[in-house]
Amino acid sequence: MANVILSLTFFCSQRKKVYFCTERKLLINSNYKKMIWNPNKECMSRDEMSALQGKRLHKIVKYVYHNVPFYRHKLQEMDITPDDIQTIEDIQKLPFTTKKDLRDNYPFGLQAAPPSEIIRIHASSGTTGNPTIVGYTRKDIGVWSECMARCLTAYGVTRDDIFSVAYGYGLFTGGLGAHNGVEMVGASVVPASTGNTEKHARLIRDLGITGIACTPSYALYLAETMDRMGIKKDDIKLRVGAFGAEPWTEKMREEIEERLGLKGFNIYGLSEVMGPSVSYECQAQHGSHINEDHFYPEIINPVTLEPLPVGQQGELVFTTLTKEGMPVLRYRTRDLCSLLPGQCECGRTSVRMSAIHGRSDDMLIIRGINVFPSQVESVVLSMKEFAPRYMLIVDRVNNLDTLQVQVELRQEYFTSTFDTPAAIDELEKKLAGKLKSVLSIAAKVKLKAPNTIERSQGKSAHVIDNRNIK
Ligand code: DLL
Repeated sequence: MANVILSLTFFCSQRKKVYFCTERKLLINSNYKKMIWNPNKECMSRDEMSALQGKRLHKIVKYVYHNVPFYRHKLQEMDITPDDIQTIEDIQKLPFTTKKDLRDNYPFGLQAAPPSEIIRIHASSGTTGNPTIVGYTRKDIGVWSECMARCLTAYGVTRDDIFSVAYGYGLFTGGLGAHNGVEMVGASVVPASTGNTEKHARLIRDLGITGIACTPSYALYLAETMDRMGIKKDDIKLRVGAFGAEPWTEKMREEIEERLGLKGFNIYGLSEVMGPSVSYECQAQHGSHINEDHFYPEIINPVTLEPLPVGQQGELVFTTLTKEGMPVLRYRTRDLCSLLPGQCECGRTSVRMSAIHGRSDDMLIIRGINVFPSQVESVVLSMKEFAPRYMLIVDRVNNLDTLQVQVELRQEYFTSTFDTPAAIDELEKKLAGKLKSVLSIAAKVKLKAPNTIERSQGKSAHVIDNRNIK
């Protein structure tokens, strides 16, 4: 064994200096080692990790059983008690949780902690009018900040960085979630949020901002704005980008890196589970490491709901192992991806997930905002002038997502409306206003004559997505 270690050390030292961690029997590249926030957790042996996950799973099941009637009833129906859950493998006995469950229990039905313990509330879009409400205790915010610090450290962010957070601040988890992590690392945070891109571009140049967190499409829009303003890559000091909240491709990564002169890393998360920092890329950039001491991942077949083996693509499911505010058991994310086999060269032992390849539902992400066609339908149906025939046309113009909603007028309103341009304009504005308040993004409305939106033969199709981001 000693020989193997020696020769491995010798072999690796030909290329890069290697750090050998005897307790955990791990080879950690010394350059990467500095980029691990919490080696005790991120580099735990697989056996230790499974034992920890099993212990935490038992605790969380007991906690929701006693504090969330929804889970207690579900477990009782299945004849399961918390004592039946002792190891992480027992997770397969537990029921799934869906977005519909969250919606049906709006607003606080799935909250496990008493209201006095909740210190922050975020919300994300639901499939109809009601958003999903997620409350966090002080401990949850601490865990979230630590998970975020793990991501940023893996990207190479240190206290010497000036880091701009250009995810939306507000109900969306992106802004404040990333913000807390930057503060925990000790870098200087610039809470730029979204919008006012020219001012942001000037700040990036004038303050010497070195890191940025935003959606990948916003990064491209920022690059375009800088071009227009005459700010060149050499005028700025950006070197690290944390991009996520929407699917993106390797081609987008190349373009962002080339135009902004930085290295771009993936960050994944969802409000129901925590927010950004559920998983993150390291310097090896071969999949995103899951913070699995807090969020236990499974991949299932979205049709049969059977668990799938590592390496196979299916729907990602998460169980929160430590969350107090709103824990979720086996939450179906609807994101399609796979878990990657083997250990990463960075020294972390945590399991990695592939990029998201698609969704098992019809949710769209437009300018980082989750949009369900059913939300548009509920607005269209709430107005007597419209037939239940509509189409969402999503595009990307100058690196900004655009949404057009086409909708058919009912025959009885058609002639009177289409006779006067002012009436068309007024009705389009009325619908656009209602859509904006439900979707939280602006949509351009186009009224159509009856029977002009194409009918599909099978399941009705309501979306044309021209962005080509798969
Ligand atoms: O988007 C949280 C987040 C903020 C993640 C900032 C990363 C950065 P939600 O609004 O609840 O939360 O949307 C969650 O967005 O189920 C995925 O479909 C998608 N998504 C998030 N990150 C990525 C990513 C935030 N890196 C939904 N790649 C998820 C692809 C992503 N899709």
